[in-house]
Amino acid sequence: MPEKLTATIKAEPFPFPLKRDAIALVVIDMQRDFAEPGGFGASLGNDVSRITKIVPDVKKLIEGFRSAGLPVIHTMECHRPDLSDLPPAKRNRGNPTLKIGDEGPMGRVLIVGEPGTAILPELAPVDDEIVIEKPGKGAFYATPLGDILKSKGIEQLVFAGVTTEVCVQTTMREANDRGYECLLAEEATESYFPEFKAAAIAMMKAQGAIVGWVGSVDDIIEGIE
Ligand code: TIU
Repeated sequence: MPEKLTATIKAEPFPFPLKRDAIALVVIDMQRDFAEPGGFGASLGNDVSRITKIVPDVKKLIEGFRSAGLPVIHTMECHRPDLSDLPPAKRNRGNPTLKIGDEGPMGRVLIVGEPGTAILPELAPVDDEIVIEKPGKGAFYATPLGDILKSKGIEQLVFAGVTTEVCVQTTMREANDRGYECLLAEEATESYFPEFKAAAIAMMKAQGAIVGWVGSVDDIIEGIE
């Protein structure tokens, strides 16, 4: 096995041991449905303006990976138009004014191909960047993500996106259990609830990075350059 350790990235709870040729960025669910009024996040009663505020930091991180020539993978929480991948337990959860699959101001909520399901235009995938359509909160469940990462020789993942304690944390835990070393970009993730973001970060990095590391966008970009 060639030695892949090339540098460390400043991170908590201790420096992240970068493998420069085996790292990818995963941007979770930066979709209009979570960030714009009239979408799914707003229908759950949330203040979506918190999400749009991180767009410049997510963009900076994506551009850092692009200019370093490293993979950028985007995910989208979405379902088939016939709802065959939407269990009633998910559709009926909570008390949203708009349920997944209902017709809303941005088309059918979280249905593939609808305007509201799209990734925010500022953060849209370019060229051949991979887009994972996921029916769950985690990006590994019922998707080809694991096989894609394996085929590319990826061993480490940097995470950005929303929401920190739901889809980001679920995916990071899935990745951690599959053997990936995970680093969360702190300013490039957000929750509708600031206390949940803080708690999610605290529990991820506790116990010697039991789920993963947490670092700043600038330190991560400096590390991969
Ligand atoms: N992407 C994601 O986190 N989906 C959610 O439903 N998050 C909430 O916080 N509701």
